[in-house]
Amino acid sequence: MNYKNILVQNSDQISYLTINRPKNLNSLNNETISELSSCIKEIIQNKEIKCVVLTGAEKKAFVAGADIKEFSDFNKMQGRNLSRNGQDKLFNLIENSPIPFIAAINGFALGGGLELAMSCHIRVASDNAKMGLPEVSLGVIPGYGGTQRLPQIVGKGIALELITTAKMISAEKALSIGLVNQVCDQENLIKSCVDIANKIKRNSSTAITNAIKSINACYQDGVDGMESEINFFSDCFETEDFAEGTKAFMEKRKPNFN
Ligand code: CO8
Repeated sequence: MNYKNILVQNSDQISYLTINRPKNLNSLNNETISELSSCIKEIIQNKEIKCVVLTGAEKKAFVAGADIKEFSDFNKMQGRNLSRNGQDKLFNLIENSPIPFIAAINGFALGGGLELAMSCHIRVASDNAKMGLPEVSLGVIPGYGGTQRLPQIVGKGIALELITTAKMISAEKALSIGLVNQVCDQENLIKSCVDIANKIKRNSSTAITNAIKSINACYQDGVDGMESEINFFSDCFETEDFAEGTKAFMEKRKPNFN
């Protein structure tokens, strides 16, 4: 399928998804959110794909936020729809994806851009990246999950500081607070993500899916995380991957997962 605002390329079991609006610093307008959503639904259905690397086009920005020009005259109801639509269609879709997403943060990741990176399972930043949730400087608050995911990732105190000050932080600072998993120079950004993806690819896809579901259960209201773990753990025992993984161990060979 052809998209106007995104590029997708599948290679060697990895899907490379690039937000391609560099003139607008890859900001997320409605159309881009819809395209990402359709494309991700297709990727998730594709059993060949084991990992997704999500990035922004060119060197300046991952995503500089939601497209401010698109919502500047919205009323309360439109704001509500914007937030709910984005969360349902894209941000929650990524977080609950059965295959891991790695955000390759290649520049500014602000507002909705950082929220997008935080909905991914792993974040790698280039050393020029700048991150922040500057929404309160525009008179709004994060609406794509930022007030929930930032405290989950870095803790309440640091999240409150970042959100109330609206400040931008460097990649090194983001690493020191656990907001990103790794920092590397820009030339090596995609390679660093591929190195992680290649490690993921060797493992059981069904076990990885269950691990994601079980970890996410930790953050869902009214869900008993330990009970969820018991369920997802025991489900693994009925999979071909479990049979193969344990058999391979006994036979002292590498497992051959589907
Ligand atoms: N939306 C729309 N256009 C943008 C955005 C954006 N978020 N960011 C940059 N652009 C555009 C600029 O308007 C400019 O376009 P033009 O050339 O037509 O004027 C072009 O990209 C290049 O940007 P700059 O000239 O500003 O580049 P600089 O190098 O001078 O500055 C910055 C780079 C610092 C990143 C600057 O562009 C900036 O501050 N951008 C806005 C950052 C921001 O505030 N992001 C948060 C947006 S709010 C948000 O994401 C809320 C999400 C949740 C609520 C929505 C759903 C409920």
